[in-house]
Amino acid sequence: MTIEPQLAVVAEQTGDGPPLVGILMGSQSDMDTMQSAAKELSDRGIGHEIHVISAHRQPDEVAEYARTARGRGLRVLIAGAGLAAALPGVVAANTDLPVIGVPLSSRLSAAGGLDAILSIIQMPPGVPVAAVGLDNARNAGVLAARIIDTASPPGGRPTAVA
Ligand code: AIR
Repeated sequence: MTIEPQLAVVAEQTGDGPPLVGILMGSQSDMDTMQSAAKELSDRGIGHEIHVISAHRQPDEVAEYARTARGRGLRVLIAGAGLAAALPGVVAANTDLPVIGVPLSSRLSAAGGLDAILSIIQMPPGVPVAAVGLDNARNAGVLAARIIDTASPPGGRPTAVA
C-alpha cells in the first residue's frame, strides 16, 4: 500500500513516469527561489514533485514524507529553507536517500543567510546533507540530475522503484 503524506500540497510532476526527485521548502515564501531547481529537472525531463512543508511548523508531516519517500519511488530529495534551516537535516534523519540542502536568504536572516548555511551544512557525523550555495537552487537541480544519472544503467535513466 502506498502511503501518501497529507501535506500542504504544491505538487508538480513532469517527465515520464513517477517523480524521481522530491523538492521541499519550508515556506511558500521560498517558492520563487526553489523553482530554479524544478526548472533544471524539467529541462532534463526528470519527474519531480514540490511540497511546502516546514520542519518546525509541521514536524510530523516532514518525518512521514521522508520515511515514505523511497517507497514511493523518489531517488533524491532537495530541501530548501531559510533562518534556522532544519528541514534538510530532519529529512536526512528520516531517510537514506541522498538529500541536497539549499540554504535560503530570508527577510529575517542573520548575517545575510549565514544562519541557514550553517544550519544545513553542520550536520553530525553519519547524517549527511549535501549543500549548495546560498539561494542556489539551480545547482541543487543539476546535482540531483547527476546523482540520478550516476545510478542509471548504460543507455537509460532508472525508473522509480515501486
Ligand atoms: N522556515 C520555515 N519553517 C522553518 C524554517 N526555518 C523558514 C522558511 C523561510 C523562512 O523560515 O524556509 O525561508 C521564513 O518563512 P515565512 O513562512 O515566515 O516566510
